[in-house]
Amino acid sequence: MSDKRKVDGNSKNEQLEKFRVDDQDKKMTTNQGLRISEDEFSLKAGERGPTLMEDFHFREKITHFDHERIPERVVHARGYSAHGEFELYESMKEYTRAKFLQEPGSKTPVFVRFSTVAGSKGSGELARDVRGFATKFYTEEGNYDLVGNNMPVFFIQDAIKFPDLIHAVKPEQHNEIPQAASAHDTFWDFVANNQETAHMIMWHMSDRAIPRSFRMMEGFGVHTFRFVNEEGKGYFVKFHWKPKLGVHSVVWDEAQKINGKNPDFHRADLYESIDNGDYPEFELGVQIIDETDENMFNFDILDPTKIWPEEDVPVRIIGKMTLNRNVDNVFAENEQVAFHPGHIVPGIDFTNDPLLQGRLFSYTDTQLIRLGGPNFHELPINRSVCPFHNNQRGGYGRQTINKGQVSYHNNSLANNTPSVSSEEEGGYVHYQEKVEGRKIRARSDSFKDHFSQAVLFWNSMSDAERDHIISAFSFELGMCKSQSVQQQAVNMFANVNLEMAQEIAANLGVTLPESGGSNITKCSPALSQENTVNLPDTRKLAVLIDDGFSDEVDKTLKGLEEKGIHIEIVSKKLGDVKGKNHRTIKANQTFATGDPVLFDAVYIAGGDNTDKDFDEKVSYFVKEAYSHFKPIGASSDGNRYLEAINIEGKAGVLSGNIPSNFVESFSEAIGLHRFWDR
Ligand code: HDE
Repeated sequence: MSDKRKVDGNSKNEQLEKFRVDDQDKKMTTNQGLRISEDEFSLKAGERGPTLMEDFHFREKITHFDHERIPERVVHARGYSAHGEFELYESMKEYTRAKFLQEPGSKTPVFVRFSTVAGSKGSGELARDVRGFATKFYTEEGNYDLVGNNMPVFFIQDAIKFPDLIHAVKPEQHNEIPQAASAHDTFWDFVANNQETAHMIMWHMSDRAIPRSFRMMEGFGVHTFRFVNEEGKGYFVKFHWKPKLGVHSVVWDEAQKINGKNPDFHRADLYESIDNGDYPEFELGVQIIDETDENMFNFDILDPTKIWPEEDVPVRIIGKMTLNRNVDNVFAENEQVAFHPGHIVPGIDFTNDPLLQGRLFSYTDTQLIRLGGPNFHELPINRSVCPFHNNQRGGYGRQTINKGQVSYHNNSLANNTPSVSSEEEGGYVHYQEKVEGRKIRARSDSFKDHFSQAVLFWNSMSDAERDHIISAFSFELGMCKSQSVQQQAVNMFANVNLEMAQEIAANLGVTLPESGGSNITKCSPALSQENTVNLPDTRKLAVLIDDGFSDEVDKTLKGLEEKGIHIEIVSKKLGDVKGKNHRTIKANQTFATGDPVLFDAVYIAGGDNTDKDFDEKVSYFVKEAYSHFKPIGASSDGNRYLEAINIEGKAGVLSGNIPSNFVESFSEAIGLHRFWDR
C-alpha cells in the first residue's frame, strides 16, 4: 500500500492548512487575481448616471453574493463543529481489523458536528429536541463516519417512514408554525398513530432533550453495527460516547429563556471552551455481542428502538476523543461537511437494521442537492487524509486534475490501474452474511414490542426526572389544539405507566385512562442522569458585586477559580468595582447582559452600601437561580439577600457564615449541578 500515509492526530490539520487563506494585510483583487482600485462606487455613465454593464467588479461581487447560500440540511440544519483527535486506549484487534482500532496510543484526527434536528439553521439551540453527534474519523484507510445522536434509540424502525416523521415534527405545512419544536398537533398525531415511537418519546420528554452543553451529552451510534476481525469473524457492536464531564441538562423554563437571552448558547459554550483550553473530552465505549448470542435477548438486537441495557451488556471503554481546535470558517467546515453512515473502513460493517439500510441511501443523495454535485468529497473538510484513485471523472466543481488517457477498468493502456486491492492489501470486503428470504413488505414480529423498554426507561428515572417527564408531556400536549390527539397520546402512554398518563391527562383536562401500566420492574441505573459524573470544572459562576465588597470575596473567588470554575463578574455597570481594601475587580457583565439562566451558579458578593436598584437585581437573580435548582453561595455581606427571600439553609444554598470551608463546599455544590429537593 505504497500510496497510504501514516496518520497522526495532526494529519487533517496539515492537509487543511494548504487550503487556508489569510486575507489580512493583502491587496484586494477580483476572483481572477486582478487588483482592484475602487470598491465603493459602481462604474457609472456620469456621476448621477446609470450603472454600466461593463463593470465586471460590480457584477462579480454581486453575483457571488447572490449565490452564497446553499440549501440548509433537511434535518440537523442548526449545528456546530470542532476538530480534535481520537486516541485508542485498548486494541480491538480481537474483534475488528479497523486500523485505527489496533494500536493503543495511536491517534486519529476527527471532526465532530453537534446539532439539533428539527429547527432551521437560525433557530434557538435550546429546543426540546434530539441532538446530532456526528464524528468523522480521518483514518489511514479512508474516512469513517459515526453519525449518531445523543439518545440511543430512534422514533421509527424503518427508513421508509423517515419523511413522515420529519414532516410531522417540522413546522406545520399550512402556517409554518412552530419553529424548532415538537409541541404541536402533527408531531403528536404521528406519535399516537405510530406506536413504535414510544421508547424514543420517553427519551425525548426527558432531560436528555435539553442538554446543558454539547460537552455534557452522551453520543450513541444507535444502530447495531458489525465488527469483523482479521479471521473474518463478525460481532455485533453498538457505539457510545461518554462525556468526561458527565451528562447534565437545564430545566425547561430555563431552556425557553435561554433561547431568548442567547440563542447561540450551545455553540458559544463549545467555542469558548476550546478557546480557553478546556478541551471537551468523550470516551468511546463499545458493547459487543457474539453472533452466536444474537437471539439471546427478549428484544431484537437489530431493532433501533431498543437499547442493550448496560447492566446486561457492559460498555467497554476503548479510547478518548478530545476536541481541541475550533473551525476557522463555519461555512467551509461546519456547513460543507458531509457525513454518511456508509463511509466505512475494513473491519466495520452494517447489519440488517432497516433504519440503517435506508440511511445508506439517503446521505449521499442529500449531499448531491445540498453541496451541488458529486464532487463534495473534494471539499477540504471532506477529503480523506489518504489519497483516492478511481475512474470517476467530471461533474460540477471538479478539482482533481486526473492525468492520462484512461478512465475505465479493465484496461491495458495503464496496466489495468488504478487496480483493486486484495483483503490483505486493505481492500474492503463485505461481510459474507448468509441471507435468504422472500421479497416482502412487512415487519418482523420480533420488532413489535413497543413498550417494554419505554417502561424500563421510566422505571430507571429518579423522582425529579419523572416529574420533568410529566411536565414535558403536559407542556408538549398542552400546545396541541386537537383534543383527540391529546387523548390518543395519553392513552398510548398509559401503556408505559398508568399513573404517569393519568397525571398528564389531568393536566390536559382530557379523560383519564383507566387501564394500562406494565408489570415490568426491571430498571437500568445507567439511564438516569442522577448517576452521572459530577464535577465543578468549567462551570460558569455569576458573581453579583458592588462597591465596598469585603476581603473575603477575593479569597473565595481565587479558591473557586483554582477548582476550575469560570467566574463572570456581574455588576450595575461594566468596569472597575472597588473593594473595601481598595482592591478592584473588573465587572465583565451587567445585570442587562448577564441573565441568571446563562450561568450554572450564583455567588452574592454584595457591597457595603448597595442601593435599591442593586438589591432588586440581586433578588431577581437569586430567586431565578433558586427556582432553577442551582447552587447559590453568599459572602457575609450577601447573606441578607438569602434571608430576605427566605432560602437560607435550603439545599444547595451556602451562606458565607461558614467561610472556613466555603470554597470546598461551594465548589462541590457547583459540581452537583442541581438541587431538586427544595
Ligand atoms: Fe439522519 N439524516 N437520517 N439520522 N442524521 C441527515 O443528512 C436520515 C437518523 C443524523 O451534522 C441528513 O447530511 C434518514 C438516525 C445526524 O451533518 C439526511 C434516516 C440518526 C445528522 C438524513 C435518518 C441520524 C443527520 C440531512 C432514517 C442517529 C447530521 C443532512 C433512516 C443514529 C449530520 C445530511 C451533520 C443528517 C437522513 C435517521 C443522525 C437527510 C433517511 C437514526 C447526526 O440524509
